[in-house]
Amino acid sequence: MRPQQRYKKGVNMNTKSYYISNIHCSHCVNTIETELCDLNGVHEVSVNLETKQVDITYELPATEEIIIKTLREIGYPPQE
Ligand SMILES: [Cu+2]
Repeated sequence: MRPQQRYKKGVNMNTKSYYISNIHCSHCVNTIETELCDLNGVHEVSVNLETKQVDITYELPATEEIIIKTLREIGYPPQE
C-alpha cells in the first residue's frame, strides 16, 4: 500500500533530502531553516544536527535549482 500523501493541496509538492557536511551547531541549523523558509514555495524545512540531513518540502515557484543555489550562497553546499 502506498503511503498517504502528506499534502493534499499542491499536486507538485516535493520533498528532497540533502546531506550538508558543514552543519555543526544550532546556529547553522537556524541559518539554513530561516533562509530556506524565506523562499517562496518552501513549506517545511527540517534540519537534523546529528545526521547533517536537511529535508525540504516545497512546490513551485520553489525549485530544486533555487534551493541548491540558496544553500550554496549561504555557505552550506548540499550533497544529495
Ligand atoms: Cu554552526
